[in-house]
Amino acid sequence: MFKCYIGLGSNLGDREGYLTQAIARLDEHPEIRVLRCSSIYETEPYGPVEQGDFLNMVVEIATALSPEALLDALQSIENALQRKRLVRWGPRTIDLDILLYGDKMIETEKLVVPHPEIAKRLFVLMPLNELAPDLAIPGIGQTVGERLKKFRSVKGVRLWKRNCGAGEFAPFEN
Ligand code: GSY
Repeated sequence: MFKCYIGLGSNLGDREGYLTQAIARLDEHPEIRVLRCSSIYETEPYGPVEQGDFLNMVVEIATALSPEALLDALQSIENALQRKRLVRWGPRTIDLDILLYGDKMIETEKLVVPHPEIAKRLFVLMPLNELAPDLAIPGIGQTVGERLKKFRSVKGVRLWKRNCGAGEFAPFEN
């Protein structure tokens, strides 16, 4: 079994609904167990395309799937949730990324792990820090918490619903 971290994002339609459905489908997979979920953050879009704000979160899973098989499973869930790849960097109902797969470093044509954006994007680091602040990011030489402290501000990323445990999320009043 490997412990892995999956980044989830949605900025089209019922954003929270897509996150919730994706988590349910992950947990329904016979070889994936969802162990813990971060809170949900509302985040300004990163990249060149003008689009609506995202909801982002991270889940911790345990899986016996190989990295490639896990990627296939994530892509099947994206497809089942009407993910279309119309515009690069564009809006999407759901995005599922393997952020970390145990302590492995993987580089194939289809997959790079740790996810290349992990150390650069607050919309990944903030939810990941809730679950694993002391986890060393392979190849980076820093823990998630240390990496997060390098950011001067957390502009563009706000807590949207706090995870209250047992699958309950409470709206967060800013
Ligand atoms: O990288 C995943 C998709 N994506 C996101 C995202 O999930 N959150 C934010 N804030 N911006 C993004 N731009 C892209 S592309």
